[in-house]
Amino acid sequence: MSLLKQKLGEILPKQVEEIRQFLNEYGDRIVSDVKLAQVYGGLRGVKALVCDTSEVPPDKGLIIRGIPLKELVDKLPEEVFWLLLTGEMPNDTELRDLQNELLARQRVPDYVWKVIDSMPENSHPMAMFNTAILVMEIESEFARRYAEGMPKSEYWIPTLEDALNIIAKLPSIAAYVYRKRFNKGPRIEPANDLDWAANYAYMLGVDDPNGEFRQLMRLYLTLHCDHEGGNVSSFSAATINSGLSDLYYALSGGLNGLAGPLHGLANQECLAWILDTMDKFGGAPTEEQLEKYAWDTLNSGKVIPGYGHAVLRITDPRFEAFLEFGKKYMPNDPVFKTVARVFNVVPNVLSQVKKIKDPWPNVDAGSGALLYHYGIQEFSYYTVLFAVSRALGICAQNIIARAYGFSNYQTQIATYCKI
Ligand code: HAX
Repeated sequence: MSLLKQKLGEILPKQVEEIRQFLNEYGDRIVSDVKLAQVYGGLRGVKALVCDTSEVPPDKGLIIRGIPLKELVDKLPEEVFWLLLTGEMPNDTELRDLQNELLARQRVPDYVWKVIDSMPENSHPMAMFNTAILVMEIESEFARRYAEGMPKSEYWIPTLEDALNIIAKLPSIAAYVYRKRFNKGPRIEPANDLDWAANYAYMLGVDDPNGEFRQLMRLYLTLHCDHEGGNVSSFSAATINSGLSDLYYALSGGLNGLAGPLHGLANQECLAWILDTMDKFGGAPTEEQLEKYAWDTLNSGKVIPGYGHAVLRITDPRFEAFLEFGKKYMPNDPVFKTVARVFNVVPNVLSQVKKIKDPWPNVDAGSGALLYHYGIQEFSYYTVLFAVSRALGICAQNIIARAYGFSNYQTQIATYCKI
């Protein structure tokens, strides 16, 4: 039995009992008043969901199981996956055990390659990636055990199995989508001695003589892993999961939500905006030029991608972590310099637009420039990288939801009808 399964077997039943007692005692407490504007405004600010893996206070940014993100930037994504699920960092033995579990499960069924190969060659990489996850649904342990009639108390166990099976395969699938979609040559088989993110970097086939790109991938896959439960991708996945659809359905569905330009696709739009400014001004623009370009964008009715957030009211700590990486490894790269300069200019511009509540950069404002520097220059691929990482949080949230018995409850949100 994997150490992760053993650990969860110890802690989840206790948590379920605690919740039962908590609800017995406080179940009648009011947690949120809802205004009509919130009903029409995407339920912004309405407390109506439980998420124990992470929280996003507007004035602090992402906190994973009580640990602020900036204290986690040196951790491996698989360590953070353990943290998301258990609330503790793994020790060395536990980490190695989890890594071995992932290596043992990384072989992708051959039919997945055939499905990807048969899609139109100009398909969006996110459509290819999400289709590959969905097509593996036939492998679901949860679906198999459910059909056999397993008791509810065990639902989380095959969901954990599904999660480990999926997470193990995502780097291979995502790397193949990149190589196939952008004619980068044949598929690269996974290595058996690399950590999860380094293996992904290796299979992308990026030239990485100093190991810097691997380092970026570890950071990238840690920073995007979770952002509480109310964002489009996590909430969509939770809703699908709550109908007892298995994790292949839930994750693929959630990641379809990530593919929207106001969510994960913003990273592709953001770099395009940066490169447009450089095209227009023949190199890294000055702050004055950037200010004018920002106003032109707003006046033409478009958003400035990478800026603003539905919850945050500060510079996103994930953006800060990317900025630090860029300052360390590529301070003179013209694209990175432009990103840093935009950060000096755009918050001031957006602050002058009354309706905009958050003028600060979000996670998507800087990540593309770093990828671009190492040769991943096909922007439409960027959301796939985000998706590989976000799968960790979505899987963790849905395993916990199974244990807590959240089944069906999200499908019963009351609706308001004006007529
Ligand atoms: N540029 C221009 N206008 C902006 C803006 C920006 N960067 N950010 C907000 N606004 C506008 C909104 O479009 C909205 O205008 P309308 O009332 O005319 O519709 C108004 O300001 C109020 O918006 P808000 O309340 O401040 O923000 P929302 O919660 O409505 O939206 C968004 C949050 C992230 C969608 C928004 O800030 C935006 O569109 N930003 C640019 C796209 C982006 O970077 N998305 C990625 C977000 C992070 C993420 O989820 N990544 O996956």
